Amino acid sequence: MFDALSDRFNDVFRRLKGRGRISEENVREVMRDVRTALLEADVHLDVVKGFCDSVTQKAIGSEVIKTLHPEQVMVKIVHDELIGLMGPVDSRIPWVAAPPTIILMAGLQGSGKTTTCAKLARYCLQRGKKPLLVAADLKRPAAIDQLEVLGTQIEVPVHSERDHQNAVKVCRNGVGMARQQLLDVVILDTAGRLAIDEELMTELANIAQTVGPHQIYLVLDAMTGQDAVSTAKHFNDRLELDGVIMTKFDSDTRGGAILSVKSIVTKPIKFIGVGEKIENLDEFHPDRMASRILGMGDIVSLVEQAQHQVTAEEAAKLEAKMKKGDLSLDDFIGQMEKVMSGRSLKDMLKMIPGVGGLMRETDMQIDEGEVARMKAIVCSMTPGERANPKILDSSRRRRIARGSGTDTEDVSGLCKQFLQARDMMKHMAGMSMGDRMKFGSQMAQMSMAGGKLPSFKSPTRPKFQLSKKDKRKMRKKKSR
Ligand SMILES: Nc1nc2c(ncn2[C@@H]2O[C@H](COP(=O)(O)OP(=O)(O)O)[C@@H](O)[C@H]2O)c(=O)[nH]1
Ligand SMILES: [Mg+2]
Repeated sequence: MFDALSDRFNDVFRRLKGRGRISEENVREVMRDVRTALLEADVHLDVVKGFCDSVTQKAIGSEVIKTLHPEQVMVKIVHDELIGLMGPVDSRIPWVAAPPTIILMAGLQGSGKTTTCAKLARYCLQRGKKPLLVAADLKRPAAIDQLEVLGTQIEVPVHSERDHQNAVKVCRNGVGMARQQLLDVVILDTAGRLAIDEELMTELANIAQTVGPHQIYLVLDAMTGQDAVSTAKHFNDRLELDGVIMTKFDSDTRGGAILSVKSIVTKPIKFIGVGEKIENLDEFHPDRMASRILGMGDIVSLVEQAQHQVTAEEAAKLEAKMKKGDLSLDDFIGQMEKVMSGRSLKDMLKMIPGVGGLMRETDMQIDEGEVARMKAIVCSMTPGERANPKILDSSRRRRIARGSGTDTEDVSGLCKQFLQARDMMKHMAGMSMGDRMKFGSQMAQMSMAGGKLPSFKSPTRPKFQLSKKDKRKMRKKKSR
């Protein structure tokens, strides 16, 4: 998402770079390109117009034409304006004082409602709340099964009634059950349609009237672009929406919907769905999104995501292992899988500042099968080998390669990479968080540039290695 838009913005800013002072005419010229870029990204026409007028005004009225670094000021103005377009938003769910907090989920069929209900239930669980899922989509029998499967997966109870077609009744009973069992949150998964229709709207309005939800979220499929925006408008006319959840953000769509929806329906985007897996739900932060759109990376989300997947206890254990340098291959692969949790390697790398642009410039190809291959290799190893890959001789390597369907070079490559990473982590374990992030980002950029993991060198205290010749000289000097 946003690849094309980021590229265009980068082009535009690059043209301003190193120009010294620029004129009002230059600003207008650049803004024509920004306008085209936004339209191409499928942003709503009215939104584009408002956005460009505002940026132009600020750019001309303010420092851009006076400063010696016009591109920097321009980036700042566009960045702030993008934040304004998508925000402000309080991504937290306002829990009510007397539980349960009732959340009604609405949206067209296939927008990702049922999946998002389960993701949201997991989100509640992680925040110490006891949720209940209610299967109020009675149009398709499979919808109840789907929610029940998801509920089992995350160990959240699901209320369903299979003997009738009255969605209002199911919701009412669900809320009653949550009250009785002292649960904190009720999430109502309602039926969708392929398109907006009267019957659907009436059903939703009836549910809303009967159970009085505290929050009504509209689930929108980001892939439907401008249609998502008009869908939002229709729903917003009939229901008191409190927020929007945009799904399939991991897809290759142009991203215009997320830039349009807030200004058109004036309701905040609360969450974004970033994959099919249950953990793929992110709180929506306009500032981080703006940085991502401008290709400035999103390291904060990346770190947060990593933190959420790893418990404090696990982290402490790992930290101790890292410090001692006895991390095993099992730990290595386990962490990698956890942190990635269903996201592609490419998406993860793009969140590191500067890497997105670099990947596009150098046309980096990321081998998505790499992690799976690494896992297969590790699975073919004995516990002893996993703990200490240094013991792998050529016959062991051949056995592992055969077992995992790879080449002996793959096995050697993985071990080499792992040992390097282990050294690197040992070093990083002694750093502050800020230094670690800086170091991690540097490493990632270097490895991108070279297409491989850089060999480890201390970034703070470089070790000098004396050549043999120098050593000889030193010895001579001493003996004299
Ligand atoms: N890639 C991706 N797929 C999603 C996301 N959210 C939902 N889906 C998929 O979209 C399809 C429809 O989802 P579902 O929850 O059944 O939609 P519903 O008809 O609105 O309840 C399913 O295949 C989901 O796995 C997301 O954030 N990313
Ligand atoms: Mg559904």
